[in-house]
Amino acid sequence: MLELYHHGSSVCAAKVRWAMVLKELDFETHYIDILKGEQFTPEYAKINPKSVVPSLVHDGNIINESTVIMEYLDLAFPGKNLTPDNPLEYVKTRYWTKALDELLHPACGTLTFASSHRHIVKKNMSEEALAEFLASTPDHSVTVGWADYKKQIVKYGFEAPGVADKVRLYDKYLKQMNEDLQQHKWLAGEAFGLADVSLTPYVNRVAMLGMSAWWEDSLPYLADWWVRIQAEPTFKSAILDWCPQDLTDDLLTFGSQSWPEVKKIISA
Ligand SMILES: N[C@@H](CCC(=O)N[C@@H](CS)C(=O)NCC(=O)O)C(=O)O
Repeated sequence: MLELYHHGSSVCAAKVRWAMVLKELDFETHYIDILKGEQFTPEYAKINPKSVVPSLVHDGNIINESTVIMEYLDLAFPGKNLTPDNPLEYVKTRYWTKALDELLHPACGTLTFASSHRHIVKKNMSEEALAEFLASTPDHSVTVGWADYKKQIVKYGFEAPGVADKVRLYDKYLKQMNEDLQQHKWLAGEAFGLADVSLTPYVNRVAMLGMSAWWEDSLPYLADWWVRIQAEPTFKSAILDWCPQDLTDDLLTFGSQSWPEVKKIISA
């Protein structure tokens, strides 16, 4: 039996969910609302010591870390193979998933909290509940030092130290995607695969924040890839439909209000 612990606005969970759907796997879901602090319960910490989603449980075996989970799924289950057989395409896939784990994902957490989630948690929580939510974050969570950094972003938004650098890093990777997609149809070569599945939620995040202008006129190969990704038959059901409507609305409202700030940073 396969069980996935996940959340509607989690990029890491979205890529795993899409991989599971593409591989036509049956799985049970456990929805952990990370904007309400449900990731911090002692029960969930036994499954995921960093108190983050996603976690996969396969016949009682716990598998954590979204990139590792996707590699596991491809090894453990037949069906559509997402990992390229060609060694050079495999290497390109690994470059992308490594960059994502090490750099793009922390940049995404920062962009998301600075533009949208800080407003959502302030809107939905009392001051005491917000203080408890922030105090519950383990130090090694989304990144090392995330507990303190999250506090700073919630307090100061784009003015928090290092936020502008993370936005510029996001910009760098969107441009890198555009360059790679100029060379071949999909991110690691001519076939759709793990690199495309992995990067999709990070482009979708920007779109859901109402910031698609980031690439619309300036990154044509990325724009074309994004149109093709959205046309994939399972994209909507695996990714968009899991985000509750109120959260989708909040991401768009707060994200759109933050776009001028982001634009100023990436245009400087
Ligand atoms: N390295 C982890 C990172 C997981 C992660 O950062 N998850 C985020 C959502 S995308 C989370 O659960 N955040 C909870 C929080 O900020 O407290 C993975 O790839 O699975």
